[in-house]
Amino acid sequence: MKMTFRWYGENDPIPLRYIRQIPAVSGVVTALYDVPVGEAWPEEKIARLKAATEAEGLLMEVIESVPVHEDIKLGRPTRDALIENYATTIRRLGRQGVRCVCYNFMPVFDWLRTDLRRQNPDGSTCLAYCHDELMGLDPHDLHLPGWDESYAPAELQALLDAYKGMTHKDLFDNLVYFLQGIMPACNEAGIDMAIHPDDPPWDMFGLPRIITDEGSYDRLFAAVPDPHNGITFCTGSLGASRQNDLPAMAAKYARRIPFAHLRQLRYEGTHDFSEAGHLTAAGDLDMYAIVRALVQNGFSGYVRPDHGRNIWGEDGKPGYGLYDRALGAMYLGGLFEAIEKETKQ
Ligand code: DNO
Repeated sequence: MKMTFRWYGENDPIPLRYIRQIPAVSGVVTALYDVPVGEAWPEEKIARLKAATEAEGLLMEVIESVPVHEDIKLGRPTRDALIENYATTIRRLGRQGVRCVCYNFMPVFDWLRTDLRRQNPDGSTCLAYCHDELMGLDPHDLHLPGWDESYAPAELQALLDAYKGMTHKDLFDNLVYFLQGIMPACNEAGIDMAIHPDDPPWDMFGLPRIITDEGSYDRLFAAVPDPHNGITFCTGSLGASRQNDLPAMAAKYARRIPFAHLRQLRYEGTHDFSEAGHLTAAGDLDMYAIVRALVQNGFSGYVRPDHGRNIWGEDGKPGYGLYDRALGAMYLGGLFEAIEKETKQ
């Protein structure tokens, strides 16, 4: 296991030096944020980012994310050129020492929450999701907290129209086409692709979502068996679906997981949830059982603490403040150390 920490680049209020001070964190998970989606990432920029992290004693072996252009998800004729650009980015990242690329294949919207600053009784704040509240919103006029309003309204409308009639199978076929297109570059570069599950793992606003459960992974690996085709095992995303048995999934796919996002949820009713500090006692996911299933089944990938609360007066980026994620890294590191040592005996 290699413990990492997400860092949003030079604009992240958390300096690399602070990340370096968290015991056991050996690297950052980061990205270039100023390259338009679909363009190949310039190698000098990748090299500069790597130099900045290494100057502070941190490795840059995981990228989250290289975003996938909507035309690829839609299967439009422009996709071949876009897939070629993606493959170019993969080769360049490989030359700069990157070993794992996290991405997702969610149409239009990435992760969705309805509250980014839910007040907890102890004075901390966390992210929360209320299904009815979200379903009551007009997707053309979304002003969700945290939702990156980078689409102009007309653009968003055109995109939503373009997905009309797209089935789960269509979207899945487009994912397979994409992966088949980039696998040669991944093999050449020694990079594992790690698809992030859909968050939350169900359809949104009539848009299909396809990486939601065990069946999704069985289909994914059957279609693209290449060992560089892997998953980001995100307990918070998958765990929102009460049907997902996370320790069983962790055990089954441990060797196909180059990257794990480990975080805790508290269930509220059948769909709703709020996020919690990482430890098992703070919520409904058994973090100990999940980590044990990973370790005992041969997981050897990167881990990062995922969304934390805002605590101790910090007003950090929701989910991505320093303190609670640092506590999470320590807690998870402790679980891994104990289970790894017991497993070796
Ligand atoms: C949210 C993140 C996601 C994730 C992407 C991966 O906190 O887990 O935004 O980075 O879905 O492509």
